Amino acid sequence: MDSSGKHKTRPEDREQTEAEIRKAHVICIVYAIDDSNTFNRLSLYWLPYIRSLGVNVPVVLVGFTQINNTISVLKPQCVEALKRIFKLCDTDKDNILNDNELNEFQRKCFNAPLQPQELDGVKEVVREHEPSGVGVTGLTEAGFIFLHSLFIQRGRLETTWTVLRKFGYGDDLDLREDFLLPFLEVPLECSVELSPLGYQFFTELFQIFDKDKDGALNRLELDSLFSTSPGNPWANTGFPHTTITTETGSVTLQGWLAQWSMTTLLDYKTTLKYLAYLGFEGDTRTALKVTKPKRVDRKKGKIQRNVFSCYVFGAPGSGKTSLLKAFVHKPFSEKYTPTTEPFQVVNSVEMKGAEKYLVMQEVEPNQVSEILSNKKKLDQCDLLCFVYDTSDANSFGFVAALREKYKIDHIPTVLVATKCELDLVTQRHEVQPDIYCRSLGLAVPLSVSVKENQMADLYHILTGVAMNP
Ligand SMILES: Nc1nc2c(ncn2[C@@H]2O[C@H](COP(=O)(O)OP(=O)(O)OP(=O)(O)O)[C@@H](O)[C@H]2O)c(=O)[nH]1
Ligand SMILES: [Mg+2]
Repeated sequence: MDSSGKHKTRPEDREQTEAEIRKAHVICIVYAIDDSNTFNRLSLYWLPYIRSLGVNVPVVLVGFTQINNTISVLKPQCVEALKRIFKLCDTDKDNILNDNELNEFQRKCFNAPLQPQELDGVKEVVREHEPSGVGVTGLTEAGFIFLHSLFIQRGRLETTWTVLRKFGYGDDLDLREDFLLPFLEVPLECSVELSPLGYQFFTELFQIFDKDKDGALNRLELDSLFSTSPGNPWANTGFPHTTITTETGSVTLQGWLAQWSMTTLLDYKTTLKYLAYLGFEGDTRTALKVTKPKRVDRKKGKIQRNVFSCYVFGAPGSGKTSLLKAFVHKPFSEKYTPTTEPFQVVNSVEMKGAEKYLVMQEVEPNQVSEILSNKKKLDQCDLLCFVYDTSDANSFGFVAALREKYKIDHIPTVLVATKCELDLVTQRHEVQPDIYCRSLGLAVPLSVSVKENQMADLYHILTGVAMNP
């Protein structure tokens, strides 16, 4: 007998199996070496079952590797895929597929909802064989997996394959590349943003996973949200401190949408993949929007984009990180920790009643040339922000030298004078900052103090300049 063989537990088969076992002088159980489930069933099911019949003959265990397709789809990888599909179908996240969710699943996979009596029939079959497969309101994960093992054992392998394919799996049981990353054409000077459908999807996802309804996603809620994906895509970016959180570090809806806006602007392929991982219905490209080329937008005098990117330059210790942190409402810290990892933050800014997003990226001194001499990067950014420390005489020279070295006069620029609550010192540079700015037709530097929370409306001004250069 075959240890994965739940088919032997069909009532009509069970009798026959029992009769065979009683007649046998030796029982040989075959299990799959590379599928721990079949091995587990030896001790959990078959051996107790044989003993319960009062049969006491030698039992021989035979391990084999899975060669035949029927058995190989029950591989752990297939079970993993089915578990993931179960989670995606469980739209209210109560770990049960209720009748609505089952019907939605049927409709998606087979284009045909089940009649109420058919639904009851399915649950009945599952309950009969796998009591843990049915809960009060519907099918459990175990039941869902069992149903598929039943399809497969009854020779309806295609049924399970149809399900897997509808959910984007390829023959190797991995998500297909074209499902994860459909081709999206992004012409030069254009950027990618979320479309209204995209914002709606991420908003609904947030609401479903905010189990405690406190308006923010904590670590556990995020883990559960990302459980159908390879994991949190921002694990190495300082998230959630890159955006708006509660005091305890849970990301708010505003922060969540801002974070996806930033991801889409900087790396839309990650957004496309995650839309697929997280169960966006239909073509994931409809969740995105490719903007008009910047030049066209500017000519018309009205920028239609919603997400803007700003690089922040300045000498070490001039206060860049502090500016970024203040933007996402993180507390000021006196302690100086030089930035060594890429750091970027995002928040929404209300501009004349409309919500825009500003992405601020801190540029470490050793990255400066990589960015300022890279035409593509400069084309993509909307704004350069140069920071100098008003209490440090050498600080402005750093900025002026940068601007001299690279030809960046054509890019919208804002100068920011930091630590303005401290004593102002004369800058060791041939022209003082105000005069420097006037001579270049730039606005004079904005004086701010993060420490004293005097921000001079900086973030509005930055967004405004990005929108109307
Ligand atoms: N007094 C005062 N200190 C400030 C202010 N803003 C920043 N600082 C301090 O200046 C130091 C450097 O600030 P950061 O924001 O880390 O500077 P940074 O430009 O990011 O530095 P690097 O990452 O090393 O390039 C820290 O000790 C901050 O506390 C301010 O408005 N007033
Ligand atoms: Mg820094």
